[in-house]
Amino acid sequence: MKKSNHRNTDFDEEDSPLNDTSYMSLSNKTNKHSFRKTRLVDTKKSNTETHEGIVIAGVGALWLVNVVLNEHDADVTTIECKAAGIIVSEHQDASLIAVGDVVGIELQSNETPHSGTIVRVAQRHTRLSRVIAAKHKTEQVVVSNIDQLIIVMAAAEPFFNVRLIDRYLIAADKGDLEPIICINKTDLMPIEFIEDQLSVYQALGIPIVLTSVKKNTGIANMYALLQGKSSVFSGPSGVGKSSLTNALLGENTQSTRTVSEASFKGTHTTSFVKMFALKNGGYLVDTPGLREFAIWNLSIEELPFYFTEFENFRHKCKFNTCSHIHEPDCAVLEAVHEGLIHQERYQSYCNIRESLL
Ligand SMILES: Nc1nc2c(ncn2[C@@H]2O[C@H](COP(=O)(O)OP(=O)(O)O)[C@@H](O)[C@H]2O)c(=O)[nH]1
Ligand SMILES: [Mg+2]
Ligand SMILES: [Zn+2]
Repeated sequence: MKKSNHRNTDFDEEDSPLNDTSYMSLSNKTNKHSFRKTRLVDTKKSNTETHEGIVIAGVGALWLVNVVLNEHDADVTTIECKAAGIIVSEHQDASLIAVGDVVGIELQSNETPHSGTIVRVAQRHTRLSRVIAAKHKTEQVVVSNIDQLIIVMAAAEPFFNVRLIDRYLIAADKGDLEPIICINKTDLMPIEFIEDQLSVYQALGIPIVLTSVKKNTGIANMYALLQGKSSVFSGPSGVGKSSLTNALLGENTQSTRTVSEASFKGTHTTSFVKMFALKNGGYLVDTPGLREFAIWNLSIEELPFYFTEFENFRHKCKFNTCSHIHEPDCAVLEAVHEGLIHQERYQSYCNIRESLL
């Protein structure tokens, strides 16, 4: 059991929280695992019925949870929930509730609209975690139980940031998410230049999608990648995450907006995590922009392992404790000088290492 003092207002102010959508089975991954075994119904406790649902948005101390209240009609109802004072959690993360979580809720009233209390949180299968820039460093799970992380950057305004891409790639690896790089606003830059700049990621086997919402290019490719999976858009502010989301949702956008606006009166619906159902069976989470991305729970010792292109060289270093920064006979450094490891990726390694000292 965990004390619940969780609020979900821990995003950067300009960006603040990101959340809102609806669906019962988040991903194939989710279904495969233990939800059958961990039906969130507490049989020991009183007569209070617990309904299982999925968190689709969060603002302040409120969460929107999608549940099927009547198994006969299978209609999804979105219920505004508070967190209970004590929550039974099957995961060990510091961040107790996140968008994407499978939760158990108790209804507060039988009248409509319903309100509820979150009393349980199920095990998470994947997560996108970062360190919150707060007084004491703690984990923020931006979203859980998602299959793919779409790292969204712009070709220009703002120019894409490879340091940030490299941090996201590590977070995806740690959180069990498949990474995809999306460069939007390709109308502002020659395609050849973008492809050249990103060739290192292609070499690493990471899918790259080039889009322009303005010119309506690449949107169909993106849509195909999202089919049947749950995905999250993350990246800096102003790169076009919400524009892309709207382009992908088409006519669905309006109805989803209505839900969030009705539920979170007086809050800025553009500034929290939102989950949407796509027509092709996929689920998409739009998030507010993150100015920085500090990776949660990353140690200096494990850092080199997240740079897979170091693999062929690491074991040839003279010292087996080599930091690949200053040691003599460092095979990684030699590979950088010979152009076998990309200079920019090595620079990211150095920067992230420095931030961990
Ligand atoms: N030139 C250009 N501008 C775009 C494109 N996509 C979005 N924008 C603009 O970029 C700005 C930020 O878009 P928004 O979707 O709010 O970005 P977000 O902060 O990442 O969600 C808006 O003014 C959009 O109209 C694009 O493909 N090309
Ligand atoms: Mg946005
Ligand atoms: Zn070395």
